[in-house]
Amino acid sequence: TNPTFDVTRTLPVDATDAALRADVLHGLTRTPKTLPPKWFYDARGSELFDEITTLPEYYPTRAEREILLARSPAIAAATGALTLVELGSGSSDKTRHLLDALPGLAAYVPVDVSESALRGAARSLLAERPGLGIHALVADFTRDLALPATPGPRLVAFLGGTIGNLLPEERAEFLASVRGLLSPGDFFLLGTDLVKDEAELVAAYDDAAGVTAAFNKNVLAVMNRELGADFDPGAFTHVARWDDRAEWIEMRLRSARKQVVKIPAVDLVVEFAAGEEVRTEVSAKFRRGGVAGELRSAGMELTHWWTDDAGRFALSLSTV
Ligand code: AVJ
Repeated sequence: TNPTFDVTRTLPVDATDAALRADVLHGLTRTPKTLPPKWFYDARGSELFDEITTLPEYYPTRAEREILLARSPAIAAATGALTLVELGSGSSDKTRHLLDALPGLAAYVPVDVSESALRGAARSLLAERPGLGIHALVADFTRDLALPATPGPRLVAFLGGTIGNLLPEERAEFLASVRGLLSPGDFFLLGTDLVKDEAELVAAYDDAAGVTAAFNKNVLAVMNRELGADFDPGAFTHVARWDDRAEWIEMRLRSARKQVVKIPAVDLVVEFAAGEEVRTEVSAKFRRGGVAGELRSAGMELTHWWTDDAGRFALSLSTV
């Protein structure tokens, strides 16, 4: 018989639709205007993000890969994991080093909002590891997380620095829900981008080739397609700013002129002043003490901290 995988959906199929409407309605009727970064990632946006990860200025993906390559054996030894849960697994590409270091792994539980990404990843993984039990979960990991009954110890991984896209209160809530998944002997592996020189940070979010600008503006195309809006992407410019106090990068879309945009699906007419900016993403950068403190507040204890040689990015391992 062919090796196979199962897919469980806890995310309602129309949840995405309803959430987009709610976020647009809420974010574009307040001052300053905001949109959550998750709406970048339709098929085109995911393609653009993949392209970003290959840009010379965008170091986080390469830095994290360097750490995973060097430290996966140490992670495997420290955890003895029999189940690997990956939150926001996407294509599961960066997980390969970890999976390779865990030959005794019984189950892999990739969690993502994209069912197609999960199926593609599971299919190619099974070809390499026919004995691995793959239980894919279509879920919004910031909300409903119920894991299948698989053997412990469990290693829950959240890679890529995506935790930086959550606002501080959202982060605390998310970490508390991760804590809720862990039993004694389980582990949490977290990827965090680190505070560094401002010029290097801004360049990573405002690349010379303009890929990040196109990625940022893609949210306008998403609203045009999904909500029948009439945004003119040419009437907005890409902005990347370092906020020294919050220690995060903010991406914004700046209205080049005074304009009015219709968003029929939510029955909204939005006015933009010339130069008005919509915040589309925060990408927080961390320090070791801050990460340890946030984990501790959520009931976890940091036991290992690994960075790339240049000290740009960190992987931390914590226990309960
Ligand atoms: C997907 C969260 C890792 O914040 O660096 C890349 C998204 N935004 N360029 C990040 C992103 C602009 C990215 N993460």
